[in-house]
Amino acid sequence: MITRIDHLGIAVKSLDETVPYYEKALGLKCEHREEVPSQKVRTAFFSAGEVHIELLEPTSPDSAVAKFLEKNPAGGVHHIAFATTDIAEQLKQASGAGVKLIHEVPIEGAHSKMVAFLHPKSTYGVLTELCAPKAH
Ligand code: CMX
Repeated sequence: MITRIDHLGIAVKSLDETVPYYEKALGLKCEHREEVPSQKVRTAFFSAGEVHIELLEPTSPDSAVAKFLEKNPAGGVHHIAFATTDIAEQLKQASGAGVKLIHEVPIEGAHSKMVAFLHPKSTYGVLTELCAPKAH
């Protein structure tokens, strides 16, 4: 079951350039920075109430975020992430509804979470992430 919007992923060319905008112009606090090698990104997280903002800077030209920036040089909203109580069940539901899965099984994402993405071509243009805390 989807419980809330966990975060919005925003593609940026440079964290160092963009973080000050969120801090100084919006007054948000950068709470966490992390490199996610599997996704070839460096991330910076902010809280806006219950929802987080995840800035994504590519670490390689073949990263998904680098490709997005090639098409959208100014950057912008890259994905929306929903928190779910059960990713596997959520993937089954989406797949059953005809959605193309990018990940058939969850992978490890930032912030000690398990994540899986749905393809934007079958979600009306919105790259959609499902996420849940890693089971310990
Ligand atoms: N939102 C909406 N549409 C998108 C998109 C996005 N973020 N990224 C690509 N697309 C669109 C493209 O514009 C393209 O549309 P057209 O065919 O109309 O031009 C289509 O999807 C296919 O794009 P593509 O360039 O052929 O494919 P890519 O190689 O860029 O791959 C995608 C696209 C979604 C499969 C890939 O980005 C992916 O696997 N994403 C999931 C993983 C990810 O995004 N990781 C980074 C974040 C990690 C994190 O949060 O930690």
